[in-house]
Amino acid sequence: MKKYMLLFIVFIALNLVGCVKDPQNPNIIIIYTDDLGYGDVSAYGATEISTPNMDFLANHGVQFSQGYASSATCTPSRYALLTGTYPWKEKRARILPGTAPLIIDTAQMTLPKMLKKQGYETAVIGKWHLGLGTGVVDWNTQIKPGPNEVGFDHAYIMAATQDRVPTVYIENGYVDGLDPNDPIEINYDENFDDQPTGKDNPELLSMMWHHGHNNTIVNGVPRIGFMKGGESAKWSDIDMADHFLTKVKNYIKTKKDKPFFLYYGMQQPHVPRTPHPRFVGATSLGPRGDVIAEADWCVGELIKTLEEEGLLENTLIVFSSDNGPVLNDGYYDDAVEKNGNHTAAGVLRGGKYSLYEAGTRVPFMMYWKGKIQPKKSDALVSQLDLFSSLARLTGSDLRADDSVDLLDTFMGNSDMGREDLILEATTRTALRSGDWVMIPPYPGPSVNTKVNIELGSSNSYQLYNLSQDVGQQVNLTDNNPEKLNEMISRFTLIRGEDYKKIKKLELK
Ligand code: NG6
Ligand code: CA
Repeated sequence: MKKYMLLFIVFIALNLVGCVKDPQNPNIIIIYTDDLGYGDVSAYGATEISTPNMDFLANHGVQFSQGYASSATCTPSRYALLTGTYPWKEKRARILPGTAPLIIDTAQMTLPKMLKKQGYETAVIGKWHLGLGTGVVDWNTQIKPGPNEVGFDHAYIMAATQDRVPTVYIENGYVDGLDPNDPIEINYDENFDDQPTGKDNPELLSMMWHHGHNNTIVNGVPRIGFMKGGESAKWSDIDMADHFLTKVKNYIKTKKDKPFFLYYGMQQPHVPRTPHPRFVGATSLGPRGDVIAEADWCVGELIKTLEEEGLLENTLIVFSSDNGPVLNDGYYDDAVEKNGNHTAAGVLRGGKYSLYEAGTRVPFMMYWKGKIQPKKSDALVSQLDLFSSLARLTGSDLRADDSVDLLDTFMGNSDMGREDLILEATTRTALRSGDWVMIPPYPGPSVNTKVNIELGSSNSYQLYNLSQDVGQQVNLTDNNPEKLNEMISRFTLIRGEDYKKIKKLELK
């Protein structure tokens, strides 16, 4: 009897420290916003804008103050999210044109593939931006490989970004609504004969370009890249949020027999910011604020749908952003003029494209009704860690090399975070270790004057202690040479020497 008692006590104890857990198979939804900053959410301190639905997730789930995207731009962060692999290990993981080939190897393990093995149905709805096809894409036949070949049973996507052609939706490899008599042609180098462009035809524009973004005009908005044909398939920018949300709702409503994994890639608040008319003026910040309000409403609709379907208790929701904020990212849209006292980066330095904190430290929360207790966590976590953590949750033995199993932390049962994290911004990398950040010297300008963001590049090393200086104002290299050397050694050990090879910055 005593023996059984002892076994029972050991079992309970192991359970308490989180070592023994029955695998669980809740539905999993990752809501991934595009360019939403650390300070853009009211739960993270925004006062000039209100995000009640994002706040609901933050206040009723685990809200991370030190949650990181893997890069300060979109493609590398998405690559890392779906593979659990650092983006600097894949040279192609940088901002892609709309014609780029798929950068995830179809033989590679991915988050959706891992979850499929655990019995999940998987879907991506929204922004993709990880490339499609293997070379030259013919947009008029089946486009593959793409999301379906890297683990998604269902895919309803925009290929790249809202500011890049092709400006059409693609469903499981086929352009939605394409008229075969009006085929699509895409070229990122040359215009098609006689087509108006943002550069030559400003009179046709409803939104003026500031830098880049002056090629083919769609819906009065000049884009990156040239596109011809596909008239009936072109998206309506102001309806994009509703369009993706409808797809999301329909997907949730029809998936009942198996658990599902849904990767919901919202387009907001990336440029061009095109709020639906019912959100115009929703904030005092102009279109950038208004599309954040629109995105927040979409989050609310998603929660409501889960509730109506009786799925909320059985769905884990992860909310985050692919990189930090930018105000002027290439269009005149009043983002700067109407910003007022809003600080999209919150207390952090830098923004999108930056190696400083605001480039990669983003809103990050996990919500699971009844299973996760409300908590504010200061643990250092990365989106990279979702792969291994969700693997353990669902009973998979698979782990990804760069992905730390932080399930207990994500569930709010532990305060333990990562020890180290390599930060990335436009191919430059830096080290976060404990509370310290070390940025090696990089050539090139310290500020991108077009977007007006400090990039973190400097001729000399930078060392910051975030526990005392979250805004990275005081460079401690001279005061603390031992720490600097320790950080350089650690960085070189994880990262290797090839970070030095970066000659030309990607400052597009
Ligand atoms: C840049 C674009 C920027 C944005 C970014 C990608 C120019 C001048 N700038 O090259 O507007 O599209 O790429 O953003 O073209 S991301 O969030 O998808 O990484
Ligand atoms: Ca982005």
